[in-house]
Amino acid sequence: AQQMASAMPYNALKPAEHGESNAQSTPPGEVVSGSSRVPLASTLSEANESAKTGAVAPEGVNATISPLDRVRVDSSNQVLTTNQGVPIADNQNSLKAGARGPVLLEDFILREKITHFDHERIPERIVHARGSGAHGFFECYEPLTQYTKAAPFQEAGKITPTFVRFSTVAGERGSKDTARDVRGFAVKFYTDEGNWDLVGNNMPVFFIQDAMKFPDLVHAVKPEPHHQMPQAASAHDTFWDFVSLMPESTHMLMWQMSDRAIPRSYRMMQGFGVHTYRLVNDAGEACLVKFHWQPKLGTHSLVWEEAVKISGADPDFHRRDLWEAIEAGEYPEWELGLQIFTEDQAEQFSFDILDATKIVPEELVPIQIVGRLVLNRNPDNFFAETEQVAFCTAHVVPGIDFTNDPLLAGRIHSYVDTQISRLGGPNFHEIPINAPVAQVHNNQRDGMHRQAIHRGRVAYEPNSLGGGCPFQAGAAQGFTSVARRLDAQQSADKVRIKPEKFADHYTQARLFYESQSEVEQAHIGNAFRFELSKVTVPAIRERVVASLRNAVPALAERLAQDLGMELPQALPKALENPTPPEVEVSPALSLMARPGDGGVRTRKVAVLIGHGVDGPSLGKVISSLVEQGAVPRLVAARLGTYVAVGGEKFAADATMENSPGFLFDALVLPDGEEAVAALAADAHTLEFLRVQYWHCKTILAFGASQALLAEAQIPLMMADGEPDPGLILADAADADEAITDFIAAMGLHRHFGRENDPPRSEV
Ligand code: HDE
Repeated sequence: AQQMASAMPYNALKPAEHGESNAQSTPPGEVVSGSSRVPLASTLSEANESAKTGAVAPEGVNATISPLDRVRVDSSNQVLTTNQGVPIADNQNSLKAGARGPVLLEDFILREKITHFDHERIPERIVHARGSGAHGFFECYEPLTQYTKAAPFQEAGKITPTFVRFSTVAGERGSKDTARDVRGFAVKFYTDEGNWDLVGNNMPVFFIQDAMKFPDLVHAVKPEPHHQMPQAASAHDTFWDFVSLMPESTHMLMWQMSDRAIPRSYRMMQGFGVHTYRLVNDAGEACLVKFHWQPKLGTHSLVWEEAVKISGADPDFHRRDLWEAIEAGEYPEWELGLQIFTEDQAEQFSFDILDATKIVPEELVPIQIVGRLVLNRNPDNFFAETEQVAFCTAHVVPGIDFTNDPLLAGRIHSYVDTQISRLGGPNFHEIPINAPVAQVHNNQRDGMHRQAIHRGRVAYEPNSLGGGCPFQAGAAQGFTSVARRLDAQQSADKVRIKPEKFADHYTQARLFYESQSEVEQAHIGNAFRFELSKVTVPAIRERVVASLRNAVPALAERLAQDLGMELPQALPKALENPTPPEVEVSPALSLMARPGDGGVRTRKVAVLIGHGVDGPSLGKVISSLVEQGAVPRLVAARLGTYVAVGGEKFAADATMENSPGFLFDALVLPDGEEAVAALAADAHTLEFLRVQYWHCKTILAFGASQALLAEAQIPLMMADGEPDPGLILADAADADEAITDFIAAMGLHRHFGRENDPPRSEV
């Protein structure tokens, strides 16, 4: 039936609306991003076969696609109509009584058009309003039947279609992508047994332990209510006031002040389920689980001042990056890792696994890789798909279950509830992007915007008139909750209290900080300094530093000094003697622990050009970068074609004005006296070069262009007198070796050895 649905128009009477051309949207891989890109071959949807399991994905990318075809609209070769399908003769002029007379109320065409327009907006998400989504699939590597009966994990090579939405938290729908913030990582699995939403973040812990505090947290971080400032930023009084009075937030603050809060790309960040969930197998046996998404490209971040500049030049930086990668066939990919453990193990831990401010260190429970997520198709329409998608933690399937995490409990309620006002009623599950691939049968009826046309007179159960249908699936097939005795140590009385270990607010904050590289620790300190320097009430700053003394005394001391204050007394702790932790350091918590494969795929490289460049060396650089999957962009003072010394022609893709240096991952400066002289005369060039250097990116300078380094006051040596590994100076004549070095240095992503606090201004 599904095949029929995709082969035939949804409504045979409306072939034009749901017609054939809908199916012929551009296959991924054929659209070229940037003038110098070549699309890739080997991906599951094109080769239709996975290298790992040999799984074959359904034609047309994935199984959500054909059901969505029935609602795709293609207007090519069609006349303009009203919403009732009436052809419109004139779409320019309203109906008037005479050429200069009044517009008539009778003009139903005008009124329909304006009325619809008046209602085009829906409320944005109260949090995570700004986001970007994509279609893809999950591939299971090995059957996990031992642990779970959840449909996506039943066989090696099983393909489950998915839709994923990434987001920032605090900013409004039109805010910038590169704010310092947590990123949402929400995955909808359209499984054979209904939809499962794994609604996670790019950090494995959260600010608070109990849903009761969520509205307070959100009110504190959102723009302040009297003047609606600042937009998409936590650097203001109300946020720090709240968290300084909530020491349970300390661990999350460490993550939020780390470079994880300013990812280079959605494609280069981890994802986490945050809460402890349960997996349940066929026999009804349950184990505990933490979900991890590991990006294939490794974990990489921006640096703060770069993020600030990007937010001005390209507020859509992450949205564009995701879109372009998918259009170019560079499908973003993550592996799913599980930490599986038992209740008995959990009881031995020094922390409580129901506490969302705690991680389970990998040293205690290693991560087991079980499959991969590939995003291989951009949405056709942002509103219909990315805006209307409704993720709900309550959407679980047989084989997945909750724990008693009190934060999770609130979420199970909140997500369904919020959609009712955001999407305008209880039938949001019928919106195409939200509709499960599995069939839906129940006796729920009516409500705003009902799409389904239920047949027959039976809408109740039990019934005999409908043959007892739809009937209860029973425990073998249907969703059952794991039977768990209530905590034996606690009374089952109704109480508003927390378990004891929740009161340890500092041990894992210290674990995180101590597990970071020196550079990351410095960045965390800088971020606290920046944010607290924006706080106007000194007592709030002092309280934050007083609290940090309990986590990392050295950090507190540094901040007191940087903020020009006396070191305050440590804040009294809720728990004086917490259980000693199992590990003091967990190297996996550093971003540097997952550098990726050292490759440069999808990295954007600016190649500056002008009239009179050296053609052969530039040609070699461009083709070598393309060969390695990087994205060279030819940047000049103005658009147009530039002629090299030898007559070769280079067309500019971008200008220094529309694409400033901080938007690129690396920079190539050309040889050629005439070109270099023209570039040197334009202050944009020096600015371009300085930001590349300052933000620790790789620079390749051929021949004459090395003079630009001196003009931009770029130090050739590091502060310690060693040569700078990210600065490659070469003669155009021996370009080959230099290009190899350049690509290797780019694979390191950043050269943090250049950093100094404050930044060095001159040699
Ligand atoms: Fe959310 N959260 N949240 N959250 N959350 C929403 O749901 C909420 C929490 C997360 O791309 C809302 O549809 C409560 C933790 C993501 O559409 C809302 C609590 C984590 C997204 C809501 C939390 C998240 C949301 C707003 C504490 C990481 C975006 C609109 C009890 C595990 C999903 C909506 C998307 C969105 C409530 C805490 C992740 C209001 C009450 C912890 C990724 O329902």
